[in-house]
Amino acid sequence: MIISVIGLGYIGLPTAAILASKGVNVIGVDTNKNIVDTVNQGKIHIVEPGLDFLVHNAVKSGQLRAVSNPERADVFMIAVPTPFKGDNEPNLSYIKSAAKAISPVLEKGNLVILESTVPVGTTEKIVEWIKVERPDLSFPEFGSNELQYDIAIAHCPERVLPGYVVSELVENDRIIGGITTKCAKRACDLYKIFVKADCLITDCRTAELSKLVENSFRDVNIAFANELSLICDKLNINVWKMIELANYHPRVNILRPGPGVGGHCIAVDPWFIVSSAPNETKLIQTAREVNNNKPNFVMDKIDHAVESIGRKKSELTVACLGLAFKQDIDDLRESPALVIAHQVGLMGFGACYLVEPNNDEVPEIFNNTKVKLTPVDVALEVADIVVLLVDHSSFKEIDLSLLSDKKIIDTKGIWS
Ligand code: SAJ
Repeated sequence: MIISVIGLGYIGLPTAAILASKGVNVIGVDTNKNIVDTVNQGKIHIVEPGLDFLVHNAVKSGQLRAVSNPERADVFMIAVPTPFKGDNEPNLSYIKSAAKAISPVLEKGNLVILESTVPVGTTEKIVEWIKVERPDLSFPEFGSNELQYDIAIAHCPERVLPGYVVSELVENDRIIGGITTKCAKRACDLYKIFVKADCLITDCRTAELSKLVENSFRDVNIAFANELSLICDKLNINVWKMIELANYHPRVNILRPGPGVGGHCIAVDPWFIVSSAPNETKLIQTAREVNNNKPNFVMDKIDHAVESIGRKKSELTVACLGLAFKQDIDDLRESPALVIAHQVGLMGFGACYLVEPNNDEVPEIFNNTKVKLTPVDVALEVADIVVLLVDHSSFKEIDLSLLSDKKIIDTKGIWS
């Protein structure tokens, strides 16, 4: 059997490597020539623990090779990005391109699986896009009991946590939604090659929505926590302690407030539900607003800190600790910490120090500022105001006596 994985990014590459490690012949396809070359050298282009070893072995053993254009295979797994456009509308152009790219090499009996997170109805759209290119092939129809068709199609959303992808791909339960039940069963047999947990069969629309709902559930819960942080600030209560106590209730599990919600999943996926049902998603939209507004609250806190010191900003030094979208990673996508640090860099402080232990260079967004990227001890020595934006492990180990003479804005509650 040959499996072709379209898109060698955060999900596609680990999936390709794990399948190869199980003895499957895998062809990875990516439009980015640098990625193709890197993978063919047995190397990786992303930071993900354990992945370099897997890819190195898969390429060395000949089980995995990367190419720029799709070739014939038995199964095609599409794992390309689904970003959103400026108006919060999903951008399906990568998925459409992938569907069109595999169309010429599709053969009777092939299985096509969509792994990318998508709005409801996208799996069915793939059928329509491929049909235009290949009128000679027959396809299943949603809700039909017809068992005879040439190409089986299913949606199996990935649900892995960055930093734990290699183990979660194998250990997590999977939802497998077919255009028909027969399609889902075929996809299920495929996932059993490497998934140790349960493969739960459903239809593709339910699978599409359940993935979006998982991330929206978290977004709404974090928005609740962020709202609690505003309430507690007003009432002079320690929100971290209060949530910790409330969570002692056996059926309460409130997540943690922070400077906002980042990443390419939780800050994005709720909009895919909103775009399908704009009038029915009041809570989901409000949660997005609450989380998107949290950086403004942090900026107000910084203004108050300046006022309370009573000196001009140009005479003060500020340190922003953390730029990534969450702890112990280097990923800056949709990061609220990055947005806040950038605004701080433009505020006119005498000096602005950035500390990001997982990045070596000042990100491009700061080109119009005079910020400096420094180790944490350098920043703490000179800072009048310290803004903790990410709960990186190394920040938790800071000797609190070093902070005693400074104004502290701890958005993650690690020093509270
Ligand atoms: N965050 C908080 N408070 C919390 C938890 C998280 O403010 O209590 C913030 C983080 O700091 C970060 C953002 O939320 O800015 C997202 O972080 P995350 O760790 O919750 O999630 P992601 O984006 O790294 O991964 C999520 C996961 N989804 C769920 O847990 C439901 C992962 O399983 C998905 O595979 C991934 O999205 C995805 O690709 O959809």
